[in-house]
Amino acid sequence: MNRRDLLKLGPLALAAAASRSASGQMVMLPGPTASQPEPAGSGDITLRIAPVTVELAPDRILSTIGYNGMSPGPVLRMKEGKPVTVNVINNTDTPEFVHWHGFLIPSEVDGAEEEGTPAVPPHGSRSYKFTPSPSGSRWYHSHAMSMADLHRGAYTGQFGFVYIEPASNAGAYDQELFLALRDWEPFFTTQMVDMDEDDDPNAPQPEKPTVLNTAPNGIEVNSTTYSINDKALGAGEPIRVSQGQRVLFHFLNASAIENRRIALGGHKFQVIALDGNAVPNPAPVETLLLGAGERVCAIVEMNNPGNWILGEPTDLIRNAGLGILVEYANQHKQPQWIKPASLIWDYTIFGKPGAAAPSTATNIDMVFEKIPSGAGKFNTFTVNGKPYPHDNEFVLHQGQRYRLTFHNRTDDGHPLHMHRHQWELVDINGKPTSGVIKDVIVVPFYGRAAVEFTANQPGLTLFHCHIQAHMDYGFKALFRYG
Ligand SMILES: [Cu+2]
Repeated sequence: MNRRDLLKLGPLALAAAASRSASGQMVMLPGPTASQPEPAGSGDITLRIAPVTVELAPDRILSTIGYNGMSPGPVLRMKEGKPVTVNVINNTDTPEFVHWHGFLIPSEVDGAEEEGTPAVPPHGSRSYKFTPSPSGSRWYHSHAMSMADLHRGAYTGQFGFVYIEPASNAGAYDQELFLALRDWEPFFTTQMVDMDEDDDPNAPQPEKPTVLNTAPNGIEVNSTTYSINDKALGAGEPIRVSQGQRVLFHFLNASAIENRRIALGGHKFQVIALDGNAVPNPAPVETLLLGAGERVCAIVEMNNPGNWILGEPTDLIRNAGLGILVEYANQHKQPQWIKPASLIWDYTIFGKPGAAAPSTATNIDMVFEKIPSGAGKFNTFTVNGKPYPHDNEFVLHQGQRYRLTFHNRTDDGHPLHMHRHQWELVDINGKPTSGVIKDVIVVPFYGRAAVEFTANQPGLTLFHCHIQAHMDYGFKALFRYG
């Protein structure tokens, strides 16, 4: 990017560029959040989609597409119930969509083509006007289809946090950090090496078919370059803390490719919200799992002085960038990584204790299968035996309560997402629960899960796996109100 481009992009781009100065010092943007919140309740926000460079490390500079001259885009703060206008300017050659993930807003502004949201035309602009709700950690990202183009849509740097005030039950804290987990430079492979020990081998597998499809695997997408926000482990400023501080972490898995884990040596995360929604039973855990698109808000009490690494438990991935240093004041030890004793992640520990009330919801079964396509072609995913689009299969009636039962007959955990609605998790692999409200649920490999929701958001509603290649090759469905 040359100076003229910077001037064209305005002060935000200059700030972003300043933060990436050669000295490695953050000049204008304090802390590791790498992006400055917009003024709260400003009402008007401008997002400019354009090519950006991201300096993961001094010897690792990427070219991608971002928002307002940076990636991640600015942390946007909105007020619940206060209307906002977001003016999106698209300085690229392809149509774009900005999806407001976790918002309860109309289809026309939700940011998905399938729901009828108009595109932001190439070298054109469009306004999204809506009333932000509900409060909590939300995010915004490109919802353009990528298909075989790994330089489009969610593979690019078009993502950022939105925090809708007021914080629901955040509790007292001394520092607030927004950390997005991210992978870069995606590539095609047919060997999906499970480097990240993604799955619990002892989990029940209620949906495991008796005869497995052993056809040769088709194309998948992988990455070996990682960061938290825009910095690889060790390259950016550390998180600076002092003993006794309570730090509120907002994590987001902004990957288009994989589910991820995160741990902080010597410390525990007190999980207070999942997908931005306060949980009924905040609980301490050693490791977080975030499916693509998921958010976790957690408080960490800084009660173990030293220098620590917060990162992916898998050595290969953490050492390839997915981590950040946590530095106590006046400590000069080498940063230390401690492998967490347990990688198990269980949504139900955050739910209401005791059995849920009997449900009267209308059940909709959704069966997910993968058709391995062999070398040179993308695998296809089906919902109830057919890839997208389906003919009027999923019809909702206003005011009615529904249960979606997910049957994952594939060997991969899938982060399932529904636009414009929130789900209550009611069952995962036979374990009943209640009170955990989410917009993404990771259904374990060969696993089963059920969610419930009330149909109260008329309009087309997109459902999909949040892994881009799965969504692009069949793993989606459209719900309509009848
Ligand atoms: Cu998937």
